[in-house]
Amino acid sequence: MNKSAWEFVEREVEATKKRHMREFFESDPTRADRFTVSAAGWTLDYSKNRFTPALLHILLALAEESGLREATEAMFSGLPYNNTEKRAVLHTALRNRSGGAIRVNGEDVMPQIEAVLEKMGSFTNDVRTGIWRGHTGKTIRNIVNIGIGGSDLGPAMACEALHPFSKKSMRTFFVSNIDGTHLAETLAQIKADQTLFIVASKTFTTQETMTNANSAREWLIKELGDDAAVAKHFVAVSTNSEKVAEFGIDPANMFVFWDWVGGRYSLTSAIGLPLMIYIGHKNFLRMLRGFHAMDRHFRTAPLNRNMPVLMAVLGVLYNNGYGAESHAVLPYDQYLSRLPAYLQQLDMESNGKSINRNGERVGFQTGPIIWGEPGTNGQHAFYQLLHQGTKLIPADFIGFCKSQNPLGDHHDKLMANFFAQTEALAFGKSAEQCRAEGVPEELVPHKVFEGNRPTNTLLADALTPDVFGALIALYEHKVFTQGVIWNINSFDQWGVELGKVLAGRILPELTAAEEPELTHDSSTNGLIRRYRAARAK
Ligand code: G6Q
Repeated sequence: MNKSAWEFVEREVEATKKRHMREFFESDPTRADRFTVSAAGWTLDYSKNRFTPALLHILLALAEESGLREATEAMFSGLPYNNTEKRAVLHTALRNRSGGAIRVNGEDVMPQIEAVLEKMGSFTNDVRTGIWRGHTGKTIRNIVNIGIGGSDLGPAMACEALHPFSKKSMRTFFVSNIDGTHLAETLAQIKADQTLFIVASKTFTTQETMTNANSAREWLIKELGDDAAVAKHFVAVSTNSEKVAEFGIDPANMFVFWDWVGGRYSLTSAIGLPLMIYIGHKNFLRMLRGFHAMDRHFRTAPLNRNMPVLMAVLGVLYNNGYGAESHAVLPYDQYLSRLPAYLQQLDMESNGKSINRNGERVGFQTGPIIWGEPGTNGQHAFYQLLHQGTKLIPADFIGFCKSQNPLGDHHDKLMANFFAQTEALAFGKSAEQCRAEGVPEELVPHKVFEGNRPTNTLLADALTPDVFGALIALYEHKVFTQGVIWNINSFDQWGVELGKVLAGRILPELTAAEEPELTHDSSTNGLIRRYRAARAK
């Protein structure tokens, strides 16, 4: 983080800390108008945050001085921005609908991207219209995606979000956990002759995915009584054609992507295949257009009208200026119930780092803890802490003017709660108001809401594929901007490696017939012995 620019921010934060949002609104009747921006179908009202115009100005200068513009251009134009893995970071090319070339090492990647999209489109049409059939001639009704992390969370979240646009006779399932329960419970719900398995793995070596894929293949062969059935019931999405062929999937039924697509940024690559089959080619392209609209906005809008940048600098303000440890994402739409889990990976795997791009330890807080649940459910659970707890938790409220399921007055009630919560969090309720309402004196302290709790409100007309795409791109670029400000590489994930290596060492110790010589610490040794003893019974 640019030290001298941050010092300016800190000074201004100290002055702002003592002030209440009530004052900001009272002293400036135009505050909401001034601090609302629109882009790609979304409106962001960020006026209910703890900043003065001067503080915002300095925060944007911090973003500017961190080299955000240069970093953005480096990413969009295919330079090896992921410096620890020496790779380009080009998820924005996957949804580049501009018709322009994008080069990696001199080669235009757009023709390959278009070719894969076309192949996905024609496969999608074949499956949906019944041209592609199972081994016994039945049409495909169940799509089972086998993948984990970036090869699971995006399409799983998106299939739920865009369910109203899906083919009603089609069902999607997502198996990620190596816990056999996940696969077993899925297989119990489907018929093999109507099922297509999509094995989604960038590397095609991930333990969980390969274990699930092998067990699913065994099940299918057993159910259909023929090894040859695999050809009609398994396709792959990967960057590793050798491993795909080794598994027994015809490379003709493999959908490729490239090393410049990070796992958690891969929804718009072939990793989106289950989604495309579920919602259709056209709706998938609509979603890409939404992503692209937000990409363009992020790349070209001035910083003070730039939605991802504004959300990013406010996040930095709370994280580094106000000492907030977490950030809540609260979608008021049941279809977005998996969005917080998706954003958890996007944000925490990208910015949960303590070492900067130059290999030095950072001297400040980086990525926050992301969490959340759909409203209104959370209101009856954890919102108590948001309103009256001792912690400052900035929150994003995400809502829509129109419901996909207009049912009586449900939607107006939902949205009344949506608007009420940000109002209550910002303005609270004073002791005087409580007394005026006749609250007994001993209860007054309990009934006071201090307010001054920051929120962003994100509002769109309806949850359509394009609006959905723009929302995901918004968060991607918010995370990117914060990574640039903190000078960390948001595109590697070394922190997931150690556990994998240790699990590889422990597995044979759990299964060895002879008591193995254990050389871990006493805790790990003891736990392994306990497990072995119970397993043997
Ligand atoms: C995402 C991460 C990680 C990855 C999974 C699955 O950014 O890299 O979540 O997506 O580990 O990896 P494979 O796709 O290679 O199976």
